[in-house]
Amino acid sequence: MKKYWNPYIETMSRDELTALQNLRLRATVEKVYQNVSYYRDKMQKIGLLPADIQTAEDLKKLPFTTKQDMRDTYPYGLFAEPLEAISRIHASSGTTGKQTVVGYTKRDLDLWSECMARCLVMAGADRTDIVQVCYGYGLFTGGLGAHGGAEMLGAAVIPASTGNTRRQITMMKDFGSTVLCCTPSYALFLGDSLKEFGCSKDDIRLKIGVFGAEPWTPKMRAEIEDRLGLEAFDIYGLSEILGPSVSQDCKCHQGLHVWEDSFMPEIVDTETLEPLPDGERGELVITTINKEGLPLIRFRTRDIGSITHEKCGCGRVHARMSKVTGRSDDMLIIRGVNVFPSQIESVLLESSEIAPHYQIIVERVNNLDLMTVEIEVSENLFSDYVKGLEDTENKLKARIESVLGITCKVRLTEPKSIQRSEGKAKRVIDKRII
Ligand code: DLL
Repeated sequence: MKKYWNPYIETMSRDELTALQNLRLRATVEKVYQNVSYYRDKMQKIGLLPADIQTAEDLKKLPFTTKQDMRDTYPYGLFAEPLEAISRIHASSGTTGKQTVVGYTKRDLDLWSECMARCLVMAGADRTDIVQVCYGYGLFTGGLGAHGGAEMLGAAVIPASTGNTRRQITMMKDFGSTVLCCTPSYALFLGDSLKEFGCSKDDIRLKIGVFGAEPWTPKMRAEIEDRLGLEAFDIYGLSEILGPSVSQDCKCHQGLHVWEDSFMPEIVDTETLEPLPDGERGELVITTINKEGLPLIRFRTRDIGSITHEKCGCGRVHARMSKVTGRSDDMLIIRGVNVFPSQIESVLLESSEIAPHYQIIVERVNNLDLMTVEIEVSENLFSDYVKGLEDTENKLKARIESVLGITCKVRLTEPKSIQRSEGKAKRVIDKRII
C-alpha cells in the first residue's frame, strides 16, 4: 500500500519546501498584479510592487482578500485568466444571496484532484478501494472535489450524492463501499440508520471515512467510528481556495496537514489582524500559490484555529492546522450548507406581512440539523384569520428554502413575542451540542 501519493512533495525537507513556496509566491503576486486590476489597484494604493514580495516573511505586507471583495467583483472580477481558460465554475453562498464564484482551469482541476488523492492515500486508501461520495454534487465543491481525487487515485467511485438514506445504505452494502465521504453529521445519521434498514456494521465493509465541510468534535469522531466500524479523518477546505482537500489529518490524528506547496497558511489575531506565532489561536488566512484561475492573496477564511510546524510522526513536512473550532463571523453551517442570518433577513424584508423581528433556532434532531425560523407577524396580519398565517408561513418557507438551498421550518409568532435585546439582537440560538 502506498504511504504517500506524492512522496517527493509530501516529504521534502522544510528548506526545499520553503524555497518552492517562495518561488511560487513571487510568481503568484506578479501574476495577480499583471492580470487582476483589483489587486493591482490595492497594491498601488499602499505603494507595494510585486518585487517587494520575496519570501513568506513579506506576506504580511500584502492586503487581505475577503468574501466581500469577491462579491464586489462578482462574478469574475478576481479571475486571473480569461474565461476561455476556465474549465469549471463552482460557487458558494454569500450573505446577500449573491454567491461567491470560483473558476478552475484544467490545471487547477488536476491540482485539486491531486490534493484530494493525497488526502485519500493519507487516510490509507488505494486503487482497490470503493469510494462512496455522499457530498452534494453541483455548485457545492464537496461532491465533484472528492470524486476527482478518488478517480485520480484509481479507486472505483460511487457518485451517490446526498439524500435517500435507504439507498445509500443499500449501495454501501451491495456495492461493498470501503471509503465513505460525507459530512460528519450525515455519517452519524447513517450509523444510526443502519439498524432501521435491517443492517448492522458487520454487513458493510467501510474502513475509512473522510468527513468535513462542518465543525465536529473528537467525541463525534469516536461515535462515528464505533457505529460504522471505520477510521474517521477530518478533511477541511473552502470553495474560495479549492474545495475539500486544502488540509486533512493523517493516521497520527494530531492536526490537519495543509498542502503547503499550494497554500500558504497564516494565523492572525482576529482583532488586530497581526500574524500570530505557532500554537496561538486566531483566524486562518490562506494565500494560494499554485492556482491559475483564481489565485487569492491572504484570503480571510474566518475559521478559527492554530498552526504548528512541528515534525509529524507520519513523515510529512507540511504544517498542521488544528481542527476548526469556530468562526469569526456569524456564518452557520447547517447540514454542510453555509447559511448567513442576513440571507434570511433579506427574505423577511421583502414581506410586508411580518415585523422585522426573527430568530433562527438550530437543533440537532436524530443527528441531523434542523433549522426553524421564528418570525413575528405584524399586528394587521395577526388580527386576520388563521388561514392567512398559514399561507404566509408556507410562502416564507418556500422563499427561504430557495435562497438557502436547504429545508427549514417557519413558525409565525404573535407580535412582540420575540425577546428584544438592548444591545445586538440575538438572532441565532444554536442548540446543537456536537
Ligand atoms: O465546505 C468544502 C468542503 C467540502 C470541505 C467537503 C470538506 C469536505 P464551503 O461550502 O465553501 O466549502 O464552506 C467552507 O466550511 O470555511 C469552514 O467554515 C467549513 N468547513 C469546511 N471543512 C471543515 C472542517 C466546503 N473539516 C467552510 N471542519 C469553511 C470545520 C469546516 N469546518
